[in-house]
Amino acid sequence: AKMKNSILLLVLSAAHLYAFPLLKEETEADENDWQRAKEYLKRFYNLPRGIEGTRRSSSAMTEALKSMQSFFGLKITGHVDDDTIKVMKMSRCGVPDVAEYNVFPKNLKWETTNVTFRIVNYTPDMKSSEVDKAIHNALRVWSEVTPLVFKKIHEGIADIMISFGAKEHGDFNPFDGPNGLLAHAYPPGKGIGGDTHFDEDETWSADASGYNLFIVAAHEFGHALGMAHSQDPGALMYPVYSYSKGFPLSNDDMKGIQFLYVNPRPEAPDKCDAYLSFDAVTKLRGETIIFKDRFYWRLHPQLTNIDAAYESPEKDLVFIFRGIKMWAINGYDLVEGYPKYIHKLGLPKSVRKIDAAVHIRETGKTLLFTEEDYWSYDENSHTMDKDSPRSIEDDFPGIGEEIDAAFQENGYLYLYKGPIQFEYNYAARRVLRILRANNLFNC
Ligand SMILES: [Ca+2]
Ligand SMILES: [Ca+2]
Ligand SMILES: [Ca+2]
Ligand SMILES: [Zn+2]
Ligand SMILES: [Zn+2]
Repeated sequence: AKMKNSILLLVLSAAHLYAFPLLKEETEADENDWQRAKEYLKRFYNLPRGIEGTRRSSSAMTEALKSMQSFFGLKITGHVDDDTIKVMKMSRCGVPDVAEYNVFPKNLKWETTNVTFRIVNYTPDMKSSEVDKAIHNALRVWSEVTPLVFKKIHEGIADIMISFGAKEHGDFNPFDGPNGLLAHAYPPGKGIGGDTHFDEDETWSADASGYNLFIVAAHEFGHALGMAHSQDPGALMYPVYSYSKGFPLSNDDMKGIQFLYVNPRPEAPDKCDAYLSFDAVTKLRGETIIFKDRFYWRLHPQLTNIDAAYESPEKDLVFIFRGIKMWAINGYDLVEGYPKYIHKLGLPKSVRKIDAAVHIRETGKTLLFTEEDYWSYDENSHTMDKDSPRSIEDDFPGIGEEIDAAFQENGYLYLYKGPIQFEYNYAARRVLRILRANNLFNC
């Protein structure tokens, strides 16, 4: 019996030895997640600072968790679950997701269109010329779609003071070492208002090898202009960092910034309105013709509300599209035998409208844009190319999924989407410049 007892004892202590560390590890990981969640919610979701010590009992904590889960489209559990922790671990912007109403009133914006900026110091991670370029391009993202003009100054106090710093860097809003918080910016206003800080503990880059400075800066300047975070994962103002190429503004970003800086549009389009978008653009015997709603600049009076147009220089005709019909114009006269149905070109009956059309002189093809696709029509053989339709996004990287209007000049393609004009190198399939649509009018 004595021996039996000691064996039992041995087994017990072994069980104790093995079970204890396992259990301890589990509770510790849990506790870490809980602490992380608490800090995250304090920082980004206005969870009151006073929540300390006791776990899982606070209704303020549950409410803050729910609003965070709702913001990110997660399952609303009110618990610190795996999906929630996963999002909380992603690198992101340091600006809260819910507005700090007590600190900043709503809808802050710059009251002047001339805003100054100054790059106070540079990161050693990149060449200073690369930093200048990233900052310049990031500001241009916003100046292209607003009346704002950004002016660089080299000394003194600018509206937007741009700097790199680690940990506590002078505003009692410390960074956190590598990853986690990447940057933050203050909404428009005097003093620190508009100022934009980048965490120097990150590795910044001009490409995707580190955190891309252009992308983060463009996001932060959104805040510096008065934008809040967006719940749309495709928006530049989404709080979590992701790298992507092309023009960074989504419709959501555009709506936000134009709500702040763009006056309601007058009834008749003002051709020098910086937010003017076009329905169609074409050239006719060297003259540019632009269509917009009931209005057009230079065209036959019968043709209004058109969807798309292109010039065929070989035939000396302009083709105009409205709904499922097309017209041909010779000089200022309608060509007899028109309108015809667009399906005669080889488009399927499901296509009810053409968004944009452009004739490519070098290839003799006419590109017809319909929603997310485009079709290639051969003007010589009068047939639709066999591989049509193709995806706009795939073949024209950088311009998004759909366009309003297109035309070709001096070997460049000009593609219009909302108030934006993309100057496009068709051969290289690359966006060269992004301009305001009404640049055409030399406003
Ligand atoms: Ca400032
Ligand atoms: Ca950091
Ligand atoms: Ca660094
Ligand atoms: Zn942000
Ligand atoms: Zn700061």
